[in-house]
Amino acid sequence: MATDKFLDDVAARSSHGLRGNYASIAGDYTVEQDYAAYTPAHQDVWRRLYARQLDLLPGRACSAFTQALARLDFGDAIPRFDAVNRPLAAATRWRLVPVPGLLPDGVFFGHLAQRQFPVTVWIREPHEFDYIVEPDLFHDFFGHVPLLFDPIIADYLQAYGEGGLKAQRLGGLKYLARLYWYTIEFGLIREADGVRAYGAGILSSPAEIRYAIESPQPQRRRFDLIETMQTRYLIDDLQKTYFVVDSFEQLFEETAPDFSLLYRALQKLPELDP
Ligand code: HBI
Ligand code: FE
Repeated sequence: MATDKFLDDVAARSSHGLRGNYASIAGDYTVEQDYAAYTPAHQDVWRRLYARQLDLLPGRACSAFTQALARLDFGDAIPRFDAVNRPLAAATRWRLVPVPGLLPDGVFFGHLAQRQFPVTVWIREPHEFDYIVEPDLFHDFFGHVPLLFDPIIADYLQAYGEGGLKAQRLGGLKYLARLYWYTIEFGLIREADGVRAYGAGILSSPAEIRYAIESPQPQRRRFDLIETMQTRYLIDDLQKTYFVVDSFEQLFEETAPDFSLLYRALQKLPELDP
């Protein structure tokens, strides 16, 4: 989507839709993280969200996530992106960039392709404590940043960014967005002592992290690239289907081939209900 069109849409939806402040964005949609603008109430929301989610991780979050989060140790205050960028660059050469919220697809992919992860600067209000549709600072940071320290996920996300730019040209965006959804946002991984979450949408949600691991309701299917890309997803409810990988290596290898032919084949295959 062209920049102007995106900003028109933002303006049109601002009463109920995107609520970040897009007034002072740079050409790549980044902003400053104005740390002094966080109020004690914002800091309190962060601390409470972090503490609640931390309690839910044992037996549910994958080990790479738990280990990286412990090392980050940002439970006491909203993290300063600059402070995270030093250890992150050393670990995987990634960098966090502050953004006002959702970005046009092409801009988002462009950042990932350059190993820059866009993190929303604003945090939800107390009345939205339990659930928020639009990604905020807590989702973006708590859910996504720890696994940027994992070398394989780091490379997978960069490849995803590059693939996204290509998918836009090939008409494959719908399929690639589903892959992102069922892996980076809602992915499960099989570990020695059971199925664990690595998807940010699960890890940052108190309801979904219990449901995704413990509930008998959802399907937990073995990860299959084509099936993942055929399956529609729910943006405002708990997922009905999760895809489980055996390892991040498996995810990386199965998504490494060129998708151009795959997109053409997918156009002839049925879409699957979640
Ligand atoms: N922008 N900030 C932000 N975060 C996202 O996760 C995001 C985005 N723009 C587009 C997008 N995700 C998805 O539509 C793509 O993954 C397909
Ligand atoms: Fe996310």
